[in-house]
Amino acid sequence: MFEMFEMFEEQFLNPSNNISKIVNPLFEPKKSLSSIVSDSPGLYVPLRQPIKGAMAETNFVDYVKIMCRSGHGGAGSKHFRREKFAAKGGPDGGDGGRGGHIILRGNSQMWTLLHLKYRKHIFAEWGESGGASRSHGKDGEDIILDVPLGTVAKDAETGVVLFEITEHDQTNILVKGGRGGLGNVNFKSATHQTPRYAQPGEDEEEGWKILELKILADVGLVGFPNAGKSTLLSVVSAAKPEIADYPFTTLVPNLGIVGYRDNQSFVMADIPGIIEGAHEGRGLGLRFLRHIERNSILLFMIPADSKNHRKELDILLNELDMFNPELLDKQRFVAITKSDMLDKELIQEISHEFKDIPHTFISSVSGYGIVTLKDEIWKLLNS
Ligand SMILES: Nc1nc2c(ncn2[C@@H]2O[C@H](COP(=O)(O)OP(=O)(O)OP(=O)(O)O)[C@@H](O)[C@H]2O)c(=O)[nH]1
Ligand SMILES: [Mg+2]
Repeated sequence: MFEMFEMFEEQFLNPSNNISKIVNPLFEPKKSLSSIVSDSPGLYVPLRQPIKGAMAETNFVDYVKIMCRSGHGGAGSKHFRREKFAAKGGPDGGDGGRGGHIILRGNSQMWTLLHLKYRKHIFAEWGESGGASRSHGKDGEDIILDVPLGTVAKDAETGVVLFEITEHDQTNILVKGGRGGLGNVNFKSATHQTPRYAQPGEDEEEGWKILELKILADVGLVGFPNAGKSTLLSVVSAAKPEIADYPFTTLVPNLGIVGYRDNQSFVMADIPGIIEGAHEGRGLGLRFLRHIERNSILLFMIPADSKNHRKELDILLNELDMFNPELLDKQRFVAITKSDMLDKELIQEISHEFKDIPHTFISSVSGYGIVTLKDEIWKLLNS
């Protein structure tokens, strides 16, 4: 199966012109891309990303919209006690049970909302009605949804943020179950000894909710594709992101825990590369930028072999601004990556371009400047 996809990619995807054809690869495996183009112009659609990536992307889900309905409260009972020697035993109807809540619970072992992607409708159980002899109806069972830390719950209609899950085992009610109604025993009084009524159960809550994941990390890596973001993460942490010499190798965010002196650590997030015009949807667009909204530091990665280092930084800042201007208020630091390609003279030249912004030179390959970079990040995190 995998080989088939590889063959498909080889045959039909050409990274240089980024086009693909809507054909079944099984039936035309030997044709070259250029012959297909000349055979049937007009049958082509631009392919946004390689097939491998499209498949990988489905495993990382950071946005789901779900219809939630809590349980209706159980009705109170209007029962009167009737026994052989207690013909007029008085009211003894018990209360109804509470309807089930739908609850979100933080789970530090999870990092995607994939498990909720195909669960579009979530309905909790109703509370049971109260019964005779003051018996309390059973509460509806709550539904507990485990979610990764950094999950933001919103009301889909109003867009209002309801709450955020930031800690392991933290629980918040997404939709509240209806209260159970009071049984008639509660309405008995000296002047009113035979209350023939009881409260109905409270209505359930229903609505579309949005769950959005914003990864929690201390440092976010921001850069063009191929800047060396994933390579840095792989060098400073135990994370094993895919690294390759082509753009958009990383299609979903990667997280790594960076060990620092004295058993301390901080979390680094490597997000897919950004290109000029990303705010108009170019490349992978800006949707992954939501994952750096929570970071306290943004580490801009500018590769040594960039044609114009300073301009590259300005483009990145502009794209961030288009997504959320508040991102520009974050602490920033620049790392000139792949510095093993530079000599002293070039280092001085580039350093001059960045004289107004804190920066350092690193090479993930030779290890040059990595300790200094960690020191600088640590200082910023604790400033
Ligand atoms: N010479 C040199 N090459 C490097 C260094 N760091 C990364 N590279 C190379 O640069 C290429 C891109 O590296 P990645 O880490 O995949 O880049 P990225 O920024 O994660 O790229 P995307 O995931 O596509 O956004 C790879 O071929 C790396 O081997 C470095 O310090 N020196
Ligand atoms: Mg990468």
